[in-house]
Amino acid sequence: MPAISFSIKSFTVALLMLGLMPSAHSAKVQLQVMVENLAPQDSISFAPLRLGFNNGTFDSFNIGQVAGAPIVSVAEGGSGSAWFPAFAAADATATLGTVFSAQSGVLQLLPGATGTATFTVDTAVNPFFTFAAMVVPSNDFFIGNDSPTQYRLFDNSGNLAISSITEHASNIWDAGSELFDPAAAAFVGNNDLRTPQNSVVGFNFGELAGFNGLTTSAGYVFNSGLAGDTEVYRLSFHASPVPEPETYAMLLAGLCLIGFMARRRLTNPGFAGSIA
Ligand SMILES: [Ca+2]
Ligand SMILES: [Ca+2]
Repeated sequence: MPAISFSIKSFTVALLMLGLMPSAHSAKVQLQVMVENLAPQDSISFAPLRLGFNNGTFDSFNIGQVAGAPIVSVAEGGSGSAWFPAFAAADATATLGTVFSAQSGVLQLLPGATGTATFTVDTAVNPFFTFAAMVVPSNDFFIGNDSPTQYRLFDNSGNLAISSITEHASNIWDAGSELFDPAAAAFVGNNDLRTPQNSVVGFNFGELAGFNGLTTSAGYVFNSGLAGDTEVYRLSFHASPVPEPETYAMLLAGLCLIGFMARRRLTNPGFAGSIA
């Protein structure tokens, strides 16, 4: 009975297609975020990337204004311990997370290194993307977006609207919270020490050359090598659909049917319902 054979194959193909196609009802996607340190060899590294998929209401910092404690914790220590709670307080439904370097045992994203993490994002509730990561060596330098609505990752149909974000050296911020001092800088000095700067957030990458010749805790001798247009960091996004529960149920039903037909074939050699 070749007709039965054909219909089972068709059913399997249909189920696979259902599993691979985005549902019209779901606004959720699996979003893979990849980070890359594009800086020259022996130049800057980055602390783990702190991020949030959000509704556009959490404003991390403002150029020309005093940095708040949440962004200072990122800029001076690379930590999300104050930034994440502030984010959640401003936007309770945001999806927050961290992207670490793929190099095991290495906290910093070293020049040439990458890291990836995957998040489930509701594109209707959280179409915007905000990020922050400390630049090392530094006392209080970081990358991140000033405007909370600068990066609208998803359009109204839930489609990915931005495939990558590339940061140049000219995009690096000085939080204005800690004075330049190699002896008190993360990655080359004692990060627990600090002298208040009492200034405001502004662009600054030139000061990084002040660390040239110092040995980092990763073992390389630092050499900034940066010009304003040097690419230093890239975030790349790849979205894939999240199958809905009813799709899983149909897939399971299909697998059970295939298993049943296979058993019928084994116990009854005359039965023609083969899937081969
Ligand atoms: Ca702002
Ligand atoms: Ca500073």
